[in-house]
Amino acid sequence: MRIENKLPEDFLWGGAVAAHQVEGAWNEDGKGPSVVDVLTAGAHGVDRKITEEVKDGFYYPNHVASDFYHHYKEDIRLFAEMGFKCFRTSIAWTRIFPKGDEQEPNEAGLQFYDDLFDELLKYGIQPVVTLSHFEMPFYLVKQYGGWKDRKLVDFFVRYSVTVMERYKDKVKYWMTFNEINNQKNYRYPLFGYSCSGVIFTEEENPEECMYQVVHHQLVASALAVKKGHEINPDFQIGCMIAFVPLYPFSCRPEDMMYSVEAMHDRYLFGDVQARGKYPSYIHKEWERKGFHIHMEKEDEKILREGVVDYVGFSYYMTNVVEAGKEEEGNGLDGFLGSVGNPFVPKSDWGWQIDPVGLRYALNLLYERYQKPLFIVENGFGAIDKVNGDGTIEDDYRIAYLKAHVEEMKKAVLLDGVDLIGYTPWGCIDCVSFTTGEMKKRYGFIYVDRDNEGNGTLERRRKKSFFWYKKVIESGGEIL
Ligand code: P53
Repeated sequence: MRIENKLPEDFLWGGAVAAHQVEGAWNEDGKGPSVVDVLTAGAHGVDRKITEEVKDGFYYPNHVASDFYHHYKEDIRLFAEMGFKCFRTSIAWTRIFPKGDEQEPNEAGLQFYDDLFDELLKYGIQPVVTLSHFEMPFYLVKQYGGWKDRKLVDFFVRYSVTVMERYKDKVKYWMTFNEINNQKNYRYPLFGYSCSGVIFTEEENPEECMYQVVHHQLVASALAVKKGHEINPDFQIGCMIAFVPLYPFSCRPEDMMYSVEAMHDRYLFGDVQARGKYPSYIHKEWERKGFHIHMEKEDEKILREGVVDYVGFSYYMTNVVEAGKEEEGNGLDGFLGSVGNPFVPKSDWGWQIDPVGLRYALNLLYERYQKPLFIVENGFGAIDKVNGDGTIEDDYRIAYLKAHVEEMKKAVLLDGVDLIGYTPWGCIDCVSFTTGEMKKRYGFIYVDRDNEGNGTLERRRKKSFFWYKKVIESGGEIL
């Protein structure tokens, strides 16, 4: 018997970005400022600053980013050349509702995404759309305190319904909140700020506040799923979680048990979105800590009715936890409370490279949720060098992706995991989220722009571009 070595015909090979990390044009055609528009550039080990407004004397890398807003036709032509079946991006909420609380949307913003999706569909590329990818309106932070205010639920639902109605015949795959679980690490200001517009460390009880904020978001997510299905019953609407599996440091029973407890941090919000209710362990934790999360009477029903159709997740690395070392790690290179893994190498930014961990992740999530999965981010942030003849030989990136695709294939072909697709992160170079750098590149396509904003914005195919084209062409057989 021949053993199948290809992924199914309808497997969605593609690439992923987020509006704020590629588009630029931060204040064009009526767009309002988002939370990232007041984020400065940092570096590995240097935090991005959150300035109170757009101030003179600071450099804001997302204002221009890769200028996808003006280059999207050229970029989509390159995606089509690679054979993309899908392309994941987000809608910038602030192009549609510049302040966030308006009654009427901004037509110029809606038109931009109409044009973008039409351009994709022209080549048979399916748009996969995140509704909120770290780019909520800055006005909602100033005026309402971000997601602390339950009114944000209504604003988000109004925005979601507006775009789901508008694009109901163009977009089938949606996701609500990108990496909703990042903010579980309430100690690191960037996470709460980018997910919800709240800096938890400035709150009286940071952890309790985080749960309240996320509760509002979970209700909003469930309502968007429910209303989306009413708009078009064919919609597939997913959650999106940052999935960093935590291995026990040793086979010491205490390490094993601590890894199970620590994994709750990874699972919690996905559990609510995929199963429609809060899991048992969180009720016990709230009781122990004396937390009171305010919920409306109808919330239970909303969460139950707004269960997602699939589980989208990002996978970059695994981490290791050891009982008794709960305060190690910084939470940016991974989990707060994580120790190094002597068996795996690290990227220049300290992210541990572990392809086998992807097969492990796929098995964990499939066994837990029994829902289709979608790897909506994976990739290798690295510094690329342009040779004298203009070529870019990113063999390190090819090696990373090849090893991950191999493990992904095992999960599908050997373990029987139901996987919708694979969209490597930053398929065209973009601004790094955690550091704001341009030099932390992920793309198959190089963008001529540096950390200080110099460069022609010219696009170039890297060696990995030609590699990925073959992978797609062969259904993953040739790696
Ligand atoms: P950059 C942590 C762990 C895994 C994924 O990150 C993460 C994070 C940080 O939140 O974020 C995702 O650009 C995120 C993207 C981001 C990408 O990882 O810092 O969804 O917006 O660009 C890569 O290298």
